[in-house]
Amino acid sequence: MTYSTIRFAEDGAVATITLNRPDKLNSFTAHMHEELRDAVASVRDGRRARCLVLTGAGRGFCAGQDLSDRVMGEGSQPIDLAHTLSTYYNPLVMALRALEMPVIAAVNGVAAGAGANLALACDIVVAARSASFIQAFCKIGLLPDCGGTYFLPRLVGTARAMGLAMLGDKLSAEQAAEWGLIWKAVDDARLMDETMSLARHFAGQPTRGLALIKKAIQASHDNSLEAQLSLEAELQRQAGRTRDYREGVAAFMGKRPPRFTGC
Ligand code: LHQ
Repeated sequence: MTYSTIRFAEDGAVATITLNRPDKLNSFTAHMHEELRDAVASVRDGRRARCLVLTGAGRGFCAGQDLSDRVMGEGSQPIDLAHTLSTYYNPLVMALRALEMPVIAAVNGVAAGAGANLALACDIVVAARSASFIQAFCKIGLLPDCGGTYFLPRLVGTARAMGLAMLGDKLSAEQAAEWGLIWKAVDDARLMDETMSLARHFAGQPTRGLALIKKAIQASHDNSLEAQLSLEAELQRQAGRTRDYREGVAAFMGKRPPRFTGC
């Protein structure tokens, strides 16, 4: 598939998707969703990638839904937003969460509305110091979607989640890092270097093990301690059967660096 609203690149075992509608701060259109779906599926189904990076072209990361196709005339039928969410946004969030490798959001600029929550759906968020996060939904009469009401209270607690969602204020990358909303804020000029060095690190690690970490941490929010202990045991059984576990132990015992293959 040739893409016009995103760019897709693979460098070794690192895949990068760049949202690419910079004039509109990379806001989502149906077409962009279709291209993203295709690119994420090719990362999932291909055999090469062991880490995915998601970023934005130009000065923004993503300004959420493109509102220009949401303008309703007086007396016109409202668009069914649940349909938009269940067709496009929800499958995207689920696909990123289920991807069996680390997904890094490199937030290069403003991340607003569904754009902010797309970043929060990723496993690790690195943001440029000048970037910001805005739960813009309340300003147009909506509630946070794209997982916002799930991720926000889990990441920063109810009080901050409520404030962010109800006020729609701009949260700086540094404040977001201090609050634990994201992994870290870095100097603007260092964003892609730091992100790519992290991505290359992940791509050389035991990918199956990282995917199982992701699965366990995601499940922990909804599990009792007992259920989580059982899940850890089951996932550890799977991890213990990987070649990378065998290699990790052998390398440690042999006092040499490990050579992980992701299997
Ligand atoms: C945009 C947008 C945009 C179109 C900037 N659309 N053009 C899901 C399901 C279904 C429906 C509804 O929604 C959802 C989820 C959502 O995401 S709802 C929330 C949608 N997003 C927003 O409400 C954010 C709207 N954008 C803004 O508030 C500002 O643009 C921010 C604060 C992000 C950035 O402000 P500035 O840095 O001052 O940039 P700007 O406003 O001048 O934007 C630059 C250009 O991008 C401008 O176009 P123009 O042709 O005038 O240069 C904007 O119109 C365009 N743009 N966001 N969402």
